[in-house]
Amino acid sequence: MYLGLGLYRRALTTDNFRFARQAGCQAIVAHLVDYFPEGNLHGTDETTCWGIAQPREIWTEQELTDLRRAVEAEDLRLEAIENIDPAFWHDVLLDGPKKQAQLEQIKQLIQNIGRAGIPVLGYNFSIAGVWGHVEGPFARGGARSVGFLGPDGPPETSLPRGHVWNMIYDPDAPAGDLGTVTSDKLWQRLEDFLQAIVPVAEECGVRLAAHPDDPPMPTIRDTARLVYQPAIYQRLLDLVPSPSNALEFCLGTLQEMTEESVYEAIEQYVPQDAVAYIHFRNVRGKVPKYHEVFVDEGDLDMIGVLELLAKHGYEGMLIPDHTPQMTCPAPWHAGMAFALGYIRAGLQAIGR
Ligand SMILES: [Mn+2]
Repeated sequence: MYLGLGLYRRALTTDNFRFARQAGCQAIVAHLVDYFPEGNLHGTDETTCWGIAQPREIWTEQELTDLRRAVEAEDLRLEAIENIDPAFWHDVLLDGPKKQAQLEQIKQLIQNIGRAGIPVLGYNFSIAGVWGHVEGPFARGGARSVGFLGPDGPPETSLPRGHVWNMIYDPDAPAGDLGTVTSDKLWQRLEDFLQAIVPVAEECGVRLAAHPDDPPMPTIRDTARLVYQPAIYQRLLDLVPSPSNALEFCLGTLQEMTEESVYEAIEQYVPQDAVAYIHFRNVRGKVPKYHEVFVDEGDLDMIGVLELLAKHGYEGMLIPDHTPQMTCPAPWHAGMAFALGYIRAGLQAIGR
């Protein structure tokens, strides 16, 4: 097992690559969608989202290669691109008129990623996205983080037209709401996506890695969610079995779920070699009410998780996910350094 660091688009700098290397990372996960200009996951409600997905061309082989080289110049590997820009695939998620054209675009994107020498594309097949978090001093010492409060959180208004996955892909969309998206419809869309894309990913040596639904509620804003219990990941894998149909295994989100434990999920999915990489974060509580906390103060025994991963032969990457903001001049960096140091110590303690 080895450490990586996820960096948002505007944080993909030489200084941050060095920061990662200094903290013991061997790899970088790059977010190329331009959200969080202020640097961190934040709350979302009926009026606040992650911003506008500007119409643009898919990421080119050249820009992806340039990024890989910049990462490698700091003695790191570029292990994954995380998340697909809603501008590229909103009608794949929504079953809209541009769906076929956008599926072709995504095939091209996978080819670009493969040719650029990047082995993984993480994605989140979700209509409402990571929605309904509130911000507050929820972690130790009043460190600011996010939580989900269910009925005590923001009112679950319907999704306006022109919005998907917490971003606005069409600021000029006609007024009105998207309406209900049923589970059957959503699974059919996922199946269409996987059947079109997985064979291309296989050819290009790229693994698609699915993030579970965060918050893992059965529906959010009247739209169904795919993976809101650990066992449902199996349904996703079984749709199109392939080494390229894999998981972005988010421990925090899995811990927020109400049925099987994270430990059972590790025992189920790691031996299938279905885990492309791991989001290593902790949480207190489960849906419909939970708070994100420091890696060492949540409900999940993170050292036990490392031991179980080792027992089942997991050799892949661990990255901190969102972390609470520490009170200092560099709140994000301090939070990440704390999480990375913790994981590094955990790995050393279990002899990895
Ligand atoms: Mn995650």
